[in-house]
Amino acid sequence: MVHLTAEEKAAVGALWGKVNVEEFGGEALGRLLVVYPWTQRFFDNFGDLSTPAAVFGNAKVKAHGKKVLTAFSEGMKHLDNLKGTFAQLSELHCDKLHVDPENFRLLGNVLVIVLARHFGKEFTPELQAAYQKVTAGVANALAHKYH
Ligand code: HEG
Repeated sequence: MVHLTAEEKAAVGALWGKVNVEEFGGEALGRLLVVYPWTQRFFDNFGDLSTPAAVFGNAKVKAHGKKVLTAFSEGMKHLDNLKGTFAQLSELHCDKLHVDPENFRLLGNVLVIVLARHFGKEFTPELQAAYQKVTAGVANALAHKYH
């Protein structure tokens, strides 16, 4: 559950409609791997991640970034039921992938930075505030089934 006003929901949805999931997904995951290099340990089958150029040129990073952001997009359609929407993915990340949920928060913040870079002035402080709530809500939902 994420508490957005009707106005915030409309603004967040309108901006999301302009997001290229493939491009932004690759950039967000790429930045996560560069800025927080310890996150690379989850992707030891991705090949060369040794430099920013290698990370951003890596086809597996792009493909996985798209997958992650596509799932995130599903959440954007269900802002009133994020826990239900991400229940299965939460179980998977906990039981099978063993991803520390702190990483969901890091990815959310990286995504906000990617939005700011792409949309510039259009990404107003009000929109950022709304998106911070959305990314925090998604991170909470993904952490919900952890035990
Ligand atoms: Mg995760 C797989 C979504 C953050 C590490 N992630 C997946 C899959 C989805 C997904 C849809 C594919 C699941 C499947 O195969 O059934 N991930 C997802 C979301 C978010 C997220 C929506 C946050 C918004 N993931 C995330 C983070 C890490 C991570 C922060 C680690 C730093 N995900 C991870 C790994 C896999 C997935 C290691 C398996 C990759 C593989 O199949 O090789």
